[in-house]
Amino acid sequence: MSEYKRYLITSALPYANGPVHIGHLAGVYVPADIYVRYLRMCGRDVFFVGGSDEHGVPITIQARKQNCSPQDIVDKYHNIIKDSFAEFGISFDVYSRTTSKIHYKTASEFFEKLYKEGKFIEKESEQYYDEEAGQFLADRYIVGTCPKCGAEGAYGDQCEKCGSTLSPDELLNPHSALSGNTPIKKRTKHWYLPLDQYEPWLKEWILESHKEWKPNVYGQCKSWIDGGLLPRAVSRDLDWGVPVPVEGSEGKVLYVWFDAPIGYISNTIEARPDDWELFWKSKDTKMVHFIGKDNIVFHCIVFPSMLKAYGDGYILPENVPANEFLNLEGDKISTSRNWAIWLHEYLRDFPGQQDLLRYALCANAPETKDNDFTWKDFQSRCNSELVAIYGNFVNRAIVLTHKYFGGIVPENLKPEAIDTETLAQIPIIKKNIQDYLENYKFREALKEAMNMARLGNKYLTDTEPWKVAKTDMERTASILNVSLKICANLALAFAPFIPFSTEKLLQMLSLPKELLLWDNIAKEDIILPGHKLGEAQLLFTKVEDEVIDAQLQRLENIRKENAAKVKDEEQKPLVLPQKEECTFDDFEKMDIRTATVLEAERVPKTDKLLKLTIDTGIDTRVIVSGIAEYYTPEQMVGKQICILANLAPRKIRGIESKGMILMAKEPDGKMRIVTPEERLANGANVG
Ligand code: B3M
Ligand code: ZN
Repeated sequence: MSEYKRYLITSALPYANGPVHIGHLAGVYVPADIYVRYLRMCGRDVFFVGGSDEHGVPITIQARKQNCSPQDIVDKYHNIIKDSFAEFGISFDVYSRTTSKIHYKTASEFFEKLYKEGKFIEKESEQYYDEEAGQFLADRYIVGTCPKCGAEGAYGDQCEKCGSTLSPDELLNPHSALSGNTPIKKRTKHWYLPLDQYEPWLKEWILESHKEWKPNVYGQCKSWIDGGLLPRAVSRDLDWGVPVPVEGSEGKVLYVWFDAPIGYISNTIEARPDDWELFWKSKDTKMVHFIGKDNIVFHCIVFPSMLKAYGDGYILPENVPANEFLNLEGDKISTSRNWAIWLHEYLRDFPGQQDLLRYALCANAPETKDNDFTWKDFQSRCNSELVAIYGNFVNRAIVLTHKYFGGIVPENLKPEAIDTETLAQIPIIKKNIQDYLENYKFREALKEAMNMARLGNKYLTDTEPWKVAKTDMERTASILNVSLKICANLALAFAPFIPFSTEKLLQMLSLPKELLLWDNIAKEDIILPGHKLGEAQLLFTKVEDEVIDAQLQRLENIRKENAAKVKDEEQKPLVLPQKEECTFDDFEKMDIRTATVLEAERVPKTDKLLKLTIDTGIDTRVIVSGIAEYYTPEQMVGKQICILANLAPRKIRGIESKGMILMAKEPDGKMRIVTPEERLANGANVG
């Protein structure tokens, strides 16, 4: 790793359409933060970029739902997300937003340069359009059946059920998310990045030169590239986003996946206006993108192709350690079903307990496959690992030092072999942690740190200073000297993972923050005899059953609410979407009037047809109607009905039918005649 002078670490910009949940944290922000904290401890020059993704259909749809403007939505969630990240200790060097001025400028200029250099294809095509809403239906504005897995409600850009990336044309039975209408096709012009032209280069760059990428990442890239890349539209017909900076492109904005990754650049410029290029354009900078698996194609194929097209010295990611998904209590996390543990709510319910969640999420991170978060697992990780191993060891060492030596680190007066053997493990564990971290294996790295605490616990159990103290104070001094060394090393080894506890432990040990350097782990003089410790406190407190039960109860309530909602949906009769607009004149053309059925009989050899003889007020005529499934001839005789009188006559089964009876029909088929509330004269005009 040392060939790099600098590190540019990005973490996916969360959509500001809702708060952040544990899935985001475990997949992206906790690992990114651990990596960054580790690099900083190694004395590296690191810049850690975060920010909110404030464009795209997820935002405008949320605004519609909440009946406010997209700006209101992003303002609200940007602040919630930003504050909760800060409180959780995600140590961004910048956390900005893609609605910032500097981002509009950066993204427009990026597009403009590629446009002027002819790097895009300009193409007109037919796209889905909702006539009622007067809007093109890109991305999530169009929903339908997934062609890959058959799930209903797949979006125009992605099926959430099976994770496939889709285009609107692939959806079966497409309809508008705005009105429910079946859309029409309408011509529109867009700009496309011809990914097919980058295919040979991508093959070489990823498939040949980055075989070390995680199998899930490499595999996805390979299947995309092998499947053949197509030009990808980088603009959309929407009114929320960065306007396309080309004359005559009113009503068009940059596609959110074009502007969002440029947000990494804009945010760097915002924070480091003078030397941002050092991070983005030097060969000795290592760029790493932390993302979730649904973002792989954009970060490994699209954004690198954009940077390649732009040229001008932009570097490419050295690695993209994408994670899989985290489920919650056996079910997929879902914002719309409120099936999540929201970070801001966790912080409210567990004040000052950031590290418990940081630990549990890292220990259970979905690094190689989807994983499940359960509150019971959270509790047992906290109680039987953090409290029982790490906390217990530290507590015993510090309390005993206060008890026997007045809180002063004792001299190593009577060393024994077990001391050196134990301390010899520390550099080995240190090396393991760093090897794992440098290979993005955060779970394994954390396990190693916990092994250091296990080592301490075992050492105390084996040496039993509380017994030795009865007879041999010199040996007791040595044991506690060694134990406190392990404590100080633990504070450093755990620092990237659970920084709040490290801070607390340093306080108990009365050691300065400046000690927090990776190099100091396993150093002989990490804590010296004669040093006065601070007060002993519990490093972690036990998570009680009641606390877990309350969280489980909350989820249970949500499960019930969701089940009730599904039931409601099922019971609600389907309603057809509104028809195309008609004019008053169209309506006026129709002669609708009251009439009375004089005679009724079945049309022979049919199940559905009745032949009705009716008095229309102007004449007596015959209408053949398909209502035999709902009414018997006897039921119809004498009924007053409404008819469309001036419908062109048609022959049905050899009988001339002059007009049509007005019926109300539910989509599942149930029909009833429409009848005036009170009997009127025949021929009364309806309108
Ligand atoms: N906002 C997608 C997501 O949250 C997206 C990431 C952008 S990173 C440039 O899944
Ligand atoms: Zn699907």
